[in-house]
Amino acid sequence: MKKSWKRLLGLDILSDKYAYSNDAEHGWVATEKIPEKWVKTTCGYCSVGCGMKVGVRGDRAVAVRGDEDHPVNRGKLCPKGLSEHHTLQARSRALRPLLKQKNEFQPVSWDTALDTMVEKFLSVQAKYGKQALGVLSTGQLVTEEFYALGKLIQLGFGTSNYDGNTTLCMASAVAGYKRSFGSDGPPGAYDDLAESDLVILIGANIADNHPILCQRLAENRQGTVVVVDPRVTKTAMLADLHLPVKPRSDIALLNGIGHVLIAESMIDAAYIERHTTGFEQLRTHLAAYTPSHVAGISGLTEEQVLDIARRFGRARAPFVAWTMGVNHSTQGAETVNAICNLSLLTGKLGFAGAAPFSITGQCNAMGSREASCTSSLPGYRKFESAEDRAEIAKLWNVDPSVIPTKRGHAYPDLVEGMVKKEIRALWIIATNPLVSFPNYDVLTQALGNLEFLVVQDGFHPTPTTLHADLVLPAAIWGEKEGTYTNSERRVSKVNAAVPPPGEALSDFEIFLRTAGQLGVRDKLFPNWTGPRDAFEEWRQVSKGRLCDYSGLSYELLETAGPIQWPHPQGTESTGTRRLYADGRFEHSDEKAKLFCIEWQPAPEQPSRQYPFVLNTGRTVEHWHTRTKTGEVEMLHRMSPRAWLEMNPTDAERLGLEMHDKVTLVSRRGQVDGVELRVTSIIAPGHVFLPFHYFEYNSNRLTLSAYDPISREPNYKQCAVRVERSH
Ligand SMILES: Nc1nc2c(c(=O)[nH]1)N[C@H]1C(S)=C(S)[C@@H](COP(=O)(O)OP(=O)(O)OC[C@H]3O[C@@H](n4cnc5c(=O)[nH]c(N)nc54)[C@H](O)[C@@H]3O)O[C@H]1N2
Ligand SMILES: Nc1nc2c(c(=O)[nH]1)N[C@H]1C(S)=C(S)[C@@H](COP(=O)(O)OP(=O)(O)OC[C@H]3O[C@@H](n4cnc5c(=O)[nH]c(N)nc54)[C@H](O)[C@@H]3O)O[C@H]1N2
Ligand code: SF4
Ligand SMILES: [Mo]
Repeated sequence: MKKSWKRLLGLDILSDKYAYSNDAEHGWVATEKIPEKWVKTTCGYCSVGCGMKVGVRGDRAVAVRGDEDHPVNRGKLCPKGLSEHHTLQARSRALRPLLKQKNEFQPVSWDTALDTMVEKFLSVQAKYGKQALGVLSTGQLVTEEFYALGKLIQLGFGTSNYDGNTTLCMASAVAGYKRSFGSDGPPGAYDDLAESDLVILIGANIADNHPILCQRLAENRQGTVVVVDPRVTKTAMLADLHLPVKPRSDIALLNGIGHVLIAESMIDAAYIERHTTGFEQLRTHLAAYTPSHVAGISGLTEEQVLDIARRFGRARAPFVAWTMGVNHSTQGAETVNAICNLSLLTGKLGFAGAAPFSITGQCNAMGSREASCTSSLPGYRKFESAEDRAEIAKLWNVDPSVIPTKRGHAYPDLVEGMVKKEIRALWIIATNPLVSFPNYDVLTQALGNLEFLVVQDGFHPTPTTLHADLVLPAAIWGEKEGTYTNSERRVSKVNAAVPPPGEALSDFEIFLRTAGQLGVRDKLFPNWTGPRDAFEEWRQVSKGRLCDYSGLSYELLETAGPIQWPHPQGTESTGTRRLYADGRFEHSDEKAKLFCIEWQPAPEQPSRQYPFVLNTGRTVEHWHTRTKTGEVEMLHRMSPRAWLEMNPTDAERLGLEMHDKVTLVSRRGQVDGVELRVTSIIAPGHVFLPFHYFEYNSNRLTLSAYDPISREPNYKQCAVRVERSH
């Protein structure tokens, strides 16, 4: 049968590899695309954390499908997940270590590469002090790698100038949770999307960026969905109610809701008394945020402010979720506090449907928050706490004096440190700052000051690897083992489906070998051979902490499926769905804190010369800096280049039309030749540019303005002008 149709199409002369076959399971497909086995793993893009199976034939990944048994996605995947296997065979994978000599990259052995790296780092540290070495990592490694890297940096290299791209992303949520509740850790669960009777999404465009959460939201049959976003996103189009706030007016709106809740006695006095501090000050503070005052700031009507406040007050279980529209702000952490205030004033958190919930970004930003040594010590321990330092020192069998008493520089301060030549060598792991860091010119000046730059990436060339003195080729998703934690604290197993290409090594192996080169492998990683060893140690280190992994094991995760922490040893259950169910928080008095937050305007206002507010963000087809999705034909073709959204009234005034090429200019730089999209999904006076494209780099325009608390950049507003390109 197979032969006859092949002959019919003249395919019988082709080798078997290219022949088509009719396989009962797959239908008509190229033989080379029929998997011989399926390997279970977790998606390596976003923090939704979908379970998937990778189809493998020989040593190639040839297909991906959703894992029907996975509690998050139940068999479904978005377009990025479905095509993720194509990233493994991309032409631009980094294949061997490359050392720049006389401005040319030369291939070198791993021994030479790591020898050179350690030698350069140590000599910089000898000359300028230990802190002169900086490290920038990511939210895209496995937790085991974050844990190992933290030890290597803090104990091995002895520098605390270590941070990650998570500061460009989650830092405001982390800092906000720590201030309100005493610890990081999102309290809710995805089930809440279906169980809540009022879902409010603030600055979160889940239709593009967390598509499978839309599926979970679709299970909500009676609740109301409200989107708060200056732009009419796809998510706003799906919602029951869209509140098109003026940029950066969220705090005013949230305070206005608080004001009405108090004025109309829709608060829970008993909960406030038992479980919070700071109510009297907050009551006084919110008195000024009347609906009319808030309407003036937010651009909403008084009725809209009253309506959303009353909906919140009447809701049995309000679920307030947010992403970068909140975090990417000079008041990011404070906006998070203003959100938490509302849940606390009404006592509506810790039960089915009710939570203030930060939706994370990267596949394992949560793992980095839990286990690395960037903004906290592992297990959400605080650098500032002598007790926490003593505890981690004991677990690591080191003297407590070697544990720093405060965190090192956060990402923007590391860059500032390079500008000032305090940081002289940098190790970048799995992030691409030339595209993603704000104010490109400052960054390139900073990198230019370094004596040695190492970039460890799965791909080369990238805009960042091109700046490196040494490129270390890394294995990526699909080629390594470990665990990821998703936005709802669910720990999922990640497995290697295929070996890495060329000489690429897993980040884990690179860290172990570096420790070897540094002479600290036996001390830091005794008898470790693989990620399982790190996981076993991490279980002990997280024991008794909020993110308790002690009851988890690779075997349990493989057999029972992914599990939400905390999961202490001896637990029979399938994880903890919600935190703070008992109203006991992580501050020393076990109470949550209410914060008085004052609204402030965005750091850069439009002017005559720069009349537009530039908003930057994402689209469903692409992942960040496109090292991965730019290599997937299907995704690339759907969205091959950047575009600028502009309201029809503005376009008409400027004499511009759909598809015209325009130039954007800010006080920092300019971007040329962007295709104009004239559309009323964007308000007059605003423009929107996706940040994915280095060729049209939005971060040549954005500004160096950071949240003083979280250090997160204000990516979502800066002032620009738009003119026709010449
Ligand atoms: N397809 C895809 N998915 C992704 C990613 C990706 O690159 N591509 N990245 C992942 C990562 S790391 C992250 S962090 C998430 C990000 O996920 P999102 O936060 O959903 O993504 P963004 O597009 O950056 O911004 C969200 C929204 O904030 C709105 N916004 C801008 N200013 C304001 C404001 O002042 N107030 C309010 N309320 N809203 C405002 C924007 O209009 C935008 O719609 O996505 C994750 N998922
Ligand atoms: N203007 C503007 N700028 C923004 C944002 C915005 O909304 N607007 N969003 C910000 C946010 S929220 C984020 S999270 C950042 C993201 O910014 P980046 O972190 O710079 O973006 P990615 O493209 O995810 O970069 C990850 C890099 O790691 C590599 N990589 C992938 N997997 C692995 C691996 O397993 N090991 C190693 N060693 N390398 C690997 C990839 O090839 C890629 O080069 O961008 C920020 N920048
Ligand atoms: S929603 Fe996120 S985790 Fe799920 S398949 Fe898409 S990118 Fe992967
Ligand atoms: Mo992010």
